[in-house]
Amino acid sequence: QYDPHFSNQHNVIVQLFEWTWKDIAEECERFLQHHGYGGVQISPPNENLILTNRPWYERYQPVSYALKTRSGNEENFKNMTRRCNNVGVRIYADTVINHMSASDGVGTGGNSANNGYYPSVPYGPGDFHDTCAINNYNDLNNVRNCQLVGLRDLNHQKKHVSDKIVEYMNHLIDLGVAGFRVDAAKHMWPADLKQIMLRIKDLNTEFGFKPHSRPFIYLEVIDTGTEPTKASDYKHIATVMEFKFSKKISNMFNGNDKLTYLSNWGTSWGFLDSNFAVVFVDNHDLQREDNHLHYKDSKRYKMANAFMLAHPYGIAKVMSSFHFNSHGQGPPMDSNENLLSPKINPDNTCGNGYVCEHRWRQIYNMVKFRNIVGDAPLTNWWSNGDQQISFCRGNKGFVAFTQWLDLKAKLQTCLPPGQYCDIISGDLKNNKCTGKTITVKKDGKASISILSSDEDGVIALLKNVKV
Ligand code: AAO
Repeated sequence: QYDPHFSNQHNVIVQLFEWTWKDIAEECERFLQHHGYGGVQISPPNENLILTNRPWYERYQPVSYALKTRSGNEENFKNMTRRCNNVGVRIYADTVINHMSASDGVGTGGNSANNGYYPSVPYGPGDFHDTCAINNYNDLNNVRNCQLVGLRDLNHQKKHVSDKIVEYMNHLIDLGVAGFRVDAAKHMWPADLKQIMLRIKDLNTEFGFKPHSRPFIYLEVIDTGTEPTKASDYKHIATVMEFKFSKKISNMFNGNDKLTYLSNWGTSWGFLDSNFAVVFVDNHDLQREDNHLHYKDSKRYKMANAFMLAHPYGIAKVMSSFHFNSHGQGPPMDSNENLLSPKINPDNTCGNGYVCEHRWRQIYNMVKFRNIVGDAPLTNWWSNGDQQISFCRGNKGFVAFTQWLDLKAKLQTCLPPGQYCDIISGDLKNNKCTGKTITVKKDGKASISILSSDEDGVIALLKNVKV
């Protein structure tokens, strides 16, 4: 449950937040496969409660496990997994199994939630914990046995509940997913969760997975070091989303810390061991929190992502958002409340309300960087003792960063001599570099210049991207 099953020369998960299955299938074929993305985290595929004005968060209020949402139905879902797997891109489903909806009403599949009854699962009042509210994160019983923001809290000790969840997840495996994000895993007892995860079947070999492949699982356990819930209490079950990483990297590239301190980035910062950690700069929750770095502060955001992707730590995930002005604002939709498709502009960026960070050159070229350097070690760490750093990944890649001030220095690149095209400021087109060209001398050194007025505060060179 620790292997994301990326195919060869593919890496990094992209969260295509609130996209339809049809649009994801197209994105796998027209973009993701060509840029080396390893997989897609999709929005929850099961039926959710319809809320007024259709905020994005209605998808975290399950009504049944029928695959009927605004993203599409079961047929669309299967079409997506087949098309994406065919081009080497995996699908990971966001699974909401801790709770059901908070209130009563009708779901996106026409099923009802009524006073603790969910007839189409079926669940009844006896399948839930008490109606107490989670109001004390220092009390594990409160965190795991009460309701998160009023959401009816499933009791996973009940065999019927765990049977239904296993059935739902197995159904998604039959349909070709490679794994799951488990929403609100922090609010489930590790022992209960483990029992459920152990019972889930192996991946479906019809979709190209090797026999006996276990689903990749990453648990949403928010542990930033201030509460009794520990991410490490869950790592024997599956990988865990490392929120300390997100907090620290956001703080760092927001300019509140010195880049030089990144020299021992990883477990020394209190993070989980690398192979247990799914890491990300932001996600759909964090980007809505005050002061957390996200697409709107694009220069800093791109630097944070570039650092994450250049550094060997963790299994990396990038966010792909829609534009928003208020917390609850729903995804781009038409007057009938159907989801809109992203429009693809000639320069590869998105329109129609989608941000598509994964289509920003500085981000997709760093996905390529991560693929090419593979497991080459981090070497030749350099810093000016303050806000400027550089390092190599074996003799395959080199990056340099500066925050606040101009960087002008002769740095060791570890690359063979030649003329390299910086993959942050441009691309190699017809043997010409559309961005900065950097000459590596015989001794592996290069004159690096990043001005504070430059569009980006990073330079990245790859061994095979030469003029
Ligand atoms: C909506 C309305 C509610 C209403 C409810 C029911 O907004 O007002 O009561 O419906 O009608 C999403 C939305 C919710 C939405 C919900 C259902 O975010 O606003 O509620 O759908 O529609 C906790 C959980 C974590 C959860 C997070 C949001 O531990 O699992 O809250 N994330 C997931 C999803 C999320 C989704 C759900 C779960 C529910 O990703 O999108 O909710 O399915 C501390 C705790 C964390 C806690 C946060 C927030 O974190 O440690 O465990 O997360 O607070 O309460 C610093 C600290 C850090 C702290 C953080 C707080 O960084 O270091 O520890 O600040 O920001």
